[in-house]
Amino acid sequence: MITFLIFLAILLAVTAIVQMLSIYDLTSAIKGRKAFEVTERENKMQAFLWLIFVPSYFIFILWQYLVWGKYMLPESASVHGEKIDGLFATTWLIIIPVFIITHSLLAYFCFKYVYNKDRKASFFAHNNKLELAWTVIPSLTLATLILYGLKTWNSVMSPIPDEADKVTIELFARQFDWTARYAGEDEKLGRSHFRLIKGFNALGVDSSDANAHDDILVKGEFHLPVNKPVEFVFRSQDVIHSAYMPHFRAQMNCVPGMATLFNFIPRYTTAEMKQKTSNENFDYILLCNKICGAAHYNMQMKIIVESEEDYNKWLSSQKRFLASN
Ligand SMILES: [Cu+2]
Repeated sequence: MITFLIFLAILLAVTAIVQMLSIYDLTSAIKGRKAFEVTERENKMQAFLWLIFVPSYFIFILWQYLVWGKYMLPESASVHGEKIDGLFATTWLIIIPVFIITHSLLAYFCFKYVYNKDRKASFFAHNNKLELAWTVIPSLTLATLILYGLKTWNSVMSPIPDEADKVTIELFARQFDWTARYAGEDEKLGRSHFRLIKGFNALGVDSSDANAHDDILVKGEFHLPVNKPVEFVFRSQDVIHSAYMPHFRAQMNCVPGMATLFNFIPRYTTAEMKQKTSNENFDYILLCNKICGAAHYNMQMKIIVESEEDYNKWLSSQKRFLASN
């Protein structure tokens, strides 16, 4: 019923607008003026407004940046993040000047070439030089950016060799929390299967697999050693979630039924980052970056980066998987 009433209200509003426009037509006819005929004065006014609108738009963008800029991410806390930031900076460096130049020209031409009945536009059907310029320049720019992006992607996504000294952590997502599973001393995560997910075994870890015995499950917050490669394995129990660690410039989907990977090297401890950002309350964070349900906003976990010594101390104080059963 409500939908019908809303539909009726919209229909009436549209009818009212159409009727009002026909009144405008009638009054124009009475005044001896064609409806929708644009006067010279109106034209000049529009041309002048371009000169006001475009600079105001630029000032608005600048103001937005000055007001909200403080919420931008601080310097990347991971080694590969430098490359991602470089890619972003290069893209902005091209986009911003092009945006300012094209929009300034748009306003200027609208103003300068406002309709004038005594002036005739010059007409040419074809110009090879112009066509070549506006095809080749954007193609070269885009090709360069895409190649640069692919090169960055490949360098970021290259896996850590098995024999390397690394930490392996599984991040398990479900509506609406995270669990981190550390591989333990053997540096191998125990097998897991969704059929084993029940009650105490929320991650479906296979206890018959010897690699699982020393696995460590943590909730609430997880720790990382500084300057050491960390290999992340992502899984999800229910829907697609997205593990987002903004300060490390890392994001990866967590897809039910499969494992996804990402790795990075943290380069600043939490304490160092507190100093860098001059913010005593600074903390690294893992967020879900896919709208995955009603309590999605609450799906987060604190990350603590510390010296390897402190990290080992913390890890040894955590319960082993078998002990927690
Ligand atoms: Cu989620």
